[in-house]
Amino acid sequence: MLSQTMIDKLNEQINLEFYSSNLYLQMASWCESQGLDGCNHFLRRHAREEMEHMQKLFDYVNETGAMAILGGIDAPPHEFSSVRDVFLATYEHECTVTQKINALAHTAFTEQDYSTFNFLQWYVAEQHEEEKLFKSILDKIDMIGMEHKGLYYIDQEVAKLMNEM
Ligand code: OFO
Repeated sequence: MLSQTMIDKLNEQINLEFYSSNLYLQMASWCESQGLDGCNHFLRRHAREEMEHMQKLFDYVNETGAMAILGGIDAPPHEFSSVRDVFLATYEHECTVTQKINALAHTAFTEQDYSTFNFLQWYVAEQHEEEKLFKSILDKIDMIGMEHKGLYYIDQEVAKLMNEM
């Protein structure tokens, strides 16, 4: 049985995962408008992954006898100055999500709710992967550069990363 504090925090996280999904879908739309098809497909796929993150939490809350409650979701930004700007925002967003997951795990541990603490370990590991992935894209963008045919090569590199997801 979950405490009310835990239920509220898990519901907040459900909302954040929805936001992550919308953010990446919006970014995919921006990339598509710029002709960056590799980035578009990568971000669309990532948006679907975020929905899976949301669904896992949703199921956990309901399976433990509580009720998942959906709240309002803020509109994500839709204007970006460059593809680097997009991926810098994804990296920073993932760092924020990591902090939220860590805070959730801390609450579960402090409340001696070891079931939730154990459940959250999947998210702890996933956040490590997500930060690593987005940092590697930023590094690639910086290495390739956005001048001349840079955008073309960046788009190709990001498309390749889909095989690693
Ligand atoms: Fe991108 O990990 Fe969920 O939000």
